[in-house]
Amino acid sequence: MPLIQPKPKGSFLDDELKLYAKVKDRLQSYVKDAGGENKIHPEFVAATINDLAPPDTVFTVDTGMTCVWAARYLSSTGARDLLGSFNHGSMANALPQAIGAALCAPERTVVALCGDGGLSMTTGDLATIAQYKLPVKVIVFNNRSLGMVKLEMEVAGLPDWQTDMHNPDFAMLAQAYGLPGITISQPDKVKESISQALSQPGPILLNIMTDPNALAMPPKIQLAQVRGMAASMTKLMLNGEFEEVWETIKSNIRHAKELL
Ligand SMILES: Cc1ncc(C[n+]2csc(CCOP(=O)(O)OP(=O)(O)O)c2C)c(N)n1
Ligand SMILES: [Mg+2]
Repeated sequence: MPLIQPKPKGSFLDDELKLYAKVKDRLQSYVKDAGGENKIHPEFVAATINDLAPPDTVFTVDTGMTCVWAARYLSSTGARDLLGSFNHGSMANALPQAIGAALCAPERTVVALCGDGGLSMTTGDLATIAQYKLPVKVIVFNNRSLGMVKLEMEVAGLPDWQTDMHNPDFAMLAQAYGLPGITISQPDKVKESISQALSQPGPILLNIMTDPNALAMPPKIQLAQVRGMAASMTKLMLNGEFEEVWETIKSNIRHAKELL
């Protein structure tokens, strides 16, 4: 530090702050559209959790799209913590990390943001949560798919392959393990359910039915990614999968302004 010369000019910082304000503003436009039945927009869910969770919440995020939604919509307060498998990128980390966090910090709210793929790999941990009465709030972004891998295939120009998930009813599964479990299919129930889950003591699982075709726009869109997506959709159409292509277009038309 003593070797660093102070730089009084703030132009670089000012430019970056202006850019960040623009990015934040653009991200908010995805929150306003909450989605539809069984196609709840994940951005809206993450932003709602951010608004309602206490300022010292410990969040854990699964590897997959929940990691993206957390990065974009959870604000840091200085007193919150965010745990993920960021360097390793191994799936199914959110639930075990939440168990650890709940044991280490029993006075803090612990919210696990799980993917349906991630949760499927660690359902046994629900028994641990029930057995030790850990007040973990488990939020499942249930898009019925391995969403991040599906997206990676699409931008690489491949029709998505073997990424659909045939899930059990996670709310009933939680109940079978002895935790309250609720399925949320309608966007207008999201706020109320998250608020109740956070205010009641003890663990709970919210199975939120999110949009399987939600894409995440990268901060800088490369032409190769756009070409890849077009190739993927064309291949799907040649395979007769018109409905999937149409659903993808309908779900993502809101991103169009970023391409123009
Ligand atoms: C153990 C392991 N297997 C596979 C992968 C590759 N992978 C990364 S994200 C992902 C999909 C995650 O699906 P889900 O938990 O449902 O989250 P989503 O992306 O749909 O939100 C997969 C298969 C990985 N990172 N780790
Ligand atoms: Mg998923």
